[in-house]
Parts: sequence; structure tokens; C-alpha cells
Amino acid sequence: MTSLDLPKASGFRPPAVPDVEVRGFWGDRMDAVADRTAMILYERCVAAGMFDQIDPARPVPPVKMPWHTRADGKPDTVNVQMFWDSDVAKVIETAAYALYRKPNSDLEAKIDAIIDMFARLQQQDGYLNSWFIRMQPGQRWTNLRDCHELYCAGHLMEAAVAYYDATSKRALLDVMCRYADHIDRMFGPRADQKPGYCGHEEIELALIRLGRATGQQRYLDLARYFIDARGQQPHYFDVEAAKRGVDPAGWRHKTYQYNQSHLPVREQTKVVGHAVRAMYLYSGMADVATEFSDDSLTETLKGLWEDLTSKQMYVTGGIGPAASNEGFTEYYDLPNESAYAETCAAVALMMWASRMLGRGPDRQYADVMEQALYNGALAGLSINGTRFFYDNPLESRGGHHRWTWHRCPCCPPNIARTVAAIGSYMYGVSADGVAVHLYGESTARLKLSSVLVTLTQHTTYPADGRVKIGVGLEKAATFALALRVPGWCDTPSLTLNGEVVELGEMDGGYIRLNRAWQDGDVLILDLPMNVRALHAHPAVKADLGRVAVARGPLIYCAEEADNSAELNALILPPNLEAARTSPVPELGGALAILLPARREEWRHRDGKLYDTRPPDLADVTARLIPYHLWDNRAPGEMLVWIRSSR
Ligand code: FUB
Ligand code: ZN
Repeated sequence: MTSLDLPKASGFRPPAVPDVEVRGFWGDRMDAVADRTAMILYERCVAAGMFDQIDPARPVPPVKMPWHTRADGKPDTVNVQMFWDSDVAKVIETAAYALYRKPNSDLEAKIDAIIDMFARLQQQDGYLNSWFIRMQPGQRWTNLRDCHELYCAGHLMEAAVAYYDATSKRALLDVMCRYADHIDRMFGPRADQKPGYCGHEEIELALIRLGRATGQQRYLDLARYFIDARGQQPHYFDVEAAKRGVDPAGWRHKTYQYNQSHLPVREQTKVVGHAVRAMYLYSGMADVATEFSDDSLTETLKGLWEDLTSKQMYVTGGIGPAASNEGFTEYYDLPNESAYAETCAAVALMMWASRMLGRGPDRQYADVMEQALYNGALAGLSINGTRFFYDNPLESRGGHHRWTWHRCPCCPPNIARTVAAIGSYMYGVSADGVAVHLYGESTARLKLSSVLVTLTQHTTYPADGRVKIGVGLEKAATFALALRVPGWCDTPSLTLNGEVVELGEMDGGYIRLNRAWQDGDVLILDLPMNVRALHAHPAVKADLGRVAVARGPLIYCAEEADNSAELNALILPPNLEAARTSPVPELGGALAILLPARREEWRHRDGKLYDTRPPDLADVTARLIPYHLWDNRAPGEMLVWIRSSR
């Protein structure tokens, strides 16, 4: 259904989730989400009391979640219960993809019942927000800065598109179109409209998704309006606070950098503030740039991309080191043990990266999308799909473990919906071309303007970098196929129907094959995966004298379960040529890296804090596992950046 009836700006768009049948590595993870996570998320929402707030047939419940506290110790205007609609929306989105993969009448009936609650809750004028209808009536649209109203609307729009794609049921889509129409009447430049935008971005990218799904240009225009209005003077959040009779200076976050409204978006050059907010904003900007061929936004985004990825991103693709603002601090401030690196932020970075591919394949974006996906984001979900990380440190003394739930449950459904939708991140489709951004065992049915292309990938990626791609066509067709060569691979090779393809100069890191394709054409892409030692920029103090070990897209870590405690006593050799891989049965057969290493041993210490005698050095074999799999076995220490001798 996600065929756009609008006149298209040229550009690449993701396929709908059902267009890609995923197997292999990601198929196993999707099965875990379909078999367990989706229902777990639903049940945790029940237990939290979320549906008591949403269902208009039930008595209005008491406020359950504590209010945030202002700097002066008084209760703030915000608590996490205000954005429960968004958490439920992400659960619906997860369930939608899960149902598509594995029909489940019980889960479907439960989701239909939630949708029915929202439909009954919707007001005559289209407004829909459980907090402001039931918990704080009369205060709608009075505090866009803090209260997440448009953010909740955005997540519900995404859920509506997903549920329609997966089940062909229109109820939530119709509800959300009515709500989008209400928002379109309420916000804009006219004198009878509010020139506002949300304190937590999300509505922008969601309106693009709704516009693409329904063919309604006005949703795309409204997304552009929200982007363009952000940070203009007079500042909307100041004006709005004055209307509420409060001093904006008393705001607990102090600076509008927190929500990226300190400047109009095209004047922003530095990635600042709350990490998820920033990534969702840039995602929306990239979508608007694609839909409107807006080079001014693309240029701004390129600068922000460079700022983030060259100075503010963990090697795992995690972002936002600080808990205080759930976001960015100073350049190169990337502490490992105290890293906040919220799961949602890595997911949101993937979302931004995938949208930077909207204007054409370019591996600098796809590489980071993959880096965040396989490491900082996927770590947020346990291998069996039942437990979740909120923050993702790169070092632990053994006290950091996945939660079954969180007071602020934004991350569990965010990583679940992302895993369940992974097929849509794998490809970009334009009128006359297909780009393969991610590799994985799968079959994709992709509609170009005049031809349906079936691409079948056979591969064990990310365990191995050999990918066989079969081309299926109803009739011969000419189109461009772009294959990403990841930046970590130095020696790629390709054959087409058994003939070697000379790779020569690559365009943006993609092999581009523009030719007349025949049904049954076969490509074999080989991306050898060597074990690599990564060294951080010297300004990252936490990583001095240390290396992170990587293979293919995976960042590795040492765990106490394999190396005993005191992981900081491990010292890796200067080169990793002797590295071997070996499967770990209890981690689904994932490949561990085995490395000859040394280990400091303090036999003479006698409990002393300081001693003139250096430690002894013992030869050991370090066993490293993919970072995303840590804390799936016995609890214990974990370390990504390991000491290295040079
Ligand atoms: O505010 C909504 C979500 O909750 C944010 O995106 C997360 O960082 C968490 O604070
Ligand atoms: Zn989160």
C-alpha cells in the first residue's frame, strides 16, 4: 500500500516492511520479537496501567508516575506518563510487524482492542491524546516544549501506517489521518494558527511517513512547516510560557539547545542537546530534503553528520554520553563506564542515517547505520527478546544488567520495532534503481516505476561476508543496482553470472551496475572480514592506550564469563594477525574472537594500594564476543576498549 501517488521528487525511499522477507541472523531476531517481545511489551503496558489511561470506558485513573523536579525543588510540568501514548504506539508498531511475520489471533485481537480505545477516545475535532483528554483536560496545546503532544501523535501515525501495511486494517490509519488534519488546522503561519512545533521531535518524520502512505501532500507540507518554524524568533516556547504565566528561565533544561530550537535548523552546525530529539529532528529534515529536493537542508545535515561522527559518537554507534540531559556534552567526551548511550538514541541514529540515503546511496551513512544497528542499538534487546538495556555503557564492573521493564519504557518497543522492521532498512528504492544498503539472508520484492524486482540474498552475514544475490524479473529490465561496499572491507570482489566484475573507482562506496538485467542473473559479492584493532582519536581520554576489536560490522567486547574478572588486566598484542574465530553455542553460534594476549598478575601485592614492584605478565587467550550479545550469560564485568601493547 505504501505506493506514493504524489509526483515524486527523485530520491530513494525504503520499502515497506512486508516487502522484504528476512531470514538468517535477522530472521532469528525477528522471530524472537514475534514469538516473545511483542506480547511481553503488551503485557508490561497492561501492568503499568497504560490502558486505564487510554480507554475512555474506564474510570480516570490516578497519576502513577512521579513528576520531574525543577531546579528549585518544585514539581515540574512533566512526567513520563504524559507520553505513554507513544510507548503504546511503538508496541502497536512492533506488533504490526510481528503479526505480519507470524499471524497470532490473540495478539491481533489485543491490538485491535487498543486501536478501538483510541478510536473511542478521539474527540469530535480529531484531537487525540490520552493525557490531555483524561488526565489534564483543558490544557491541550499549552506546553509544546515539555508535554510531548505532537511526539505522541507522531508515534501513533507511525503505528497506523505499520498496522495498515501489516494487516490492511484501516481503523487506526483513519483515526490518525483525522488527527493529522486537526494538527494541520491548528499549526501553521496563518493568524488563526499556532506557529509552534514540538519540544520532542518525531512528528516531522511521522508526517512524512503518513504522507507517503496516504499520498496526501498536505502531510508532507506540514512536516516541512514544523522543520522551518523551529528556532525562529520570537521563540515559540518563550511566547507559549508567557501565555501560561511562567518564566521560561525557570525551565529545568535551561537552554533550547536541549531540544534543538536554539537556532533555525539551517543555521545549526553542532549536534547538541538531547540525543534522541536531535536524531529525530535530523531524520525529519532528511525526509523533507528528499521529498522537496531541498539542498539547503541536505547541506546543513552533512555538516551535522560530520560533527557527530567525527567527535561525538561511540565506536558502537552509541551517542549521548551524559545522563543529565540524555545527550551530548563536549567534543570527544566519550567515557565508557558512565556512557548513557540510550538504546533509543542508537535506534534514532540509524533512522537518521537511513534517511540520509534518501538522496542517493552513500556509504558514509550506510556504514554508520550498520555500526549503530549491530552494536549500540541491538545491545538493547536480549538474544531471546525478553530483556532490555536503556543505557549502553562500553565498560561494566558487573552491575549493569538488562531490565525487564523501565520506569521510562521508551527503549524496549523502540528496539523491538526496529528489529522487526529491519527489511525496510536494507534497501533504498527509486524510480529506476535499487540500492542494497545492508546484507542479510532475505528475499525482497521491490517495485520500481515499471518493473517488479525480486532480490534474493543468500548469506550468513554478519558471520561471513560472502553474499549471493539472485535477480528475479517477470521480464528483462534496465535499472541501476547499487551494492554497498562497507568501509571496513579493503578487498571486495564481485562476479556477475560467474564473470569477474572490475570494481575500479566506486561511487560513494557503492558498486553501481546499470544494465539490462535478465531473470536469473546471479551476483556474488565477497566482503572479506578481517579482525581489526580500532584506535580512538587521542582526545578521547577514556580510550588512550586501548583498542576496540572489530570484525565486519561487529564491535567486540571481553566478558567476565570468558576471561574471568579484572578485565583491565588484559593486554592485547600490537597486531591481531593471530586472531581466530570460534562459535559460541550458548550465544546462538555467534563467532567469538580468540586472541593470544597477556594478563597482568599481582602475586606480591598483599592488599597494598601502591607498590614499587610491577605486576607479572602471563600468557593467556582472550576470548571476545560481539558487544550486542553481552549480558546474555552469567552476569559479570564487560569491556570494549581493551589495553594494548605497542
Ligand atoms: O521523552 C521521551 C523519551 O523518553 C526520550 O526520547 C527518551 O530519551 C526518554 O527520555
Ligand atoms: Zn529510550
